[in-house]
Amino acid sequence: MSLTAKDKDTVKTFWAKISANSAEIGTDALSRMLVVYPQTKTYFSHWTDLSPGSAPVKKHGATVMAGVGDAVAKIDDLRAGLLSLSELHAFTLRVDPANFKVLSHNLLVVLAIMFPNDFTPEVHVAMDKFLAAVALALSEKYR
Ligand code: HNI
Repeated sequence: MSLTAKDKDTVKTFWAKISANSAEIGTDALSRMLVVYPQTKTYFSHWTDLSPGSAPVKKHGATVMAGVGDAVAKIDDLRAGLLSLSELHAFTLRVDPANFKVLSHNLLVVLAIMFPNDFTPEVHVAMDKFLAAVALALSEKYR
């Protein structure tokens, strides 16, 4: 299920179209994840407000999407490129890697809503494969 050259090209082209909105995408995806999958709230219990669009959700939405943008730039070697982020999530944050899939799902939902014309089935499958590859790279350090 590795990314083909065509998938990578599709991801990069789509990212170029959407990256100006990445903070909003991240905020909406994170907001949605915390509402629809409330078990994910446990990781953010130190925040003052976990409601949709709150200040910490906005801030972290932008942070996560900066990470996704970084992954787009490192798409040819995600394992090496995301190693320190993987160490952070595995050893320091101790995020259950099952949650990477949950966030990816929410990101895809938001992308479909915000970019109904650009989010073709071809873009959908390329982004799904890319986010799965990011999740795998982030899980690299767990064992
Ligand atoms: Ni994640 C911090 C990127 C998935 C919980 N996360 C970060 C940071 C980046 C990041 C970047 C900031 C790092 C730093 O401070 O150096 N996270 C990503 C990416 C994904 C992801 C690219 C997947 C696409 N993180 C998740 C998931 C969870 C998660 C699925 C839990 C449900 N991340 C966290 C937590 C922090 C975090 C918790 C620390 C936030 C804080 O404010 O303390």
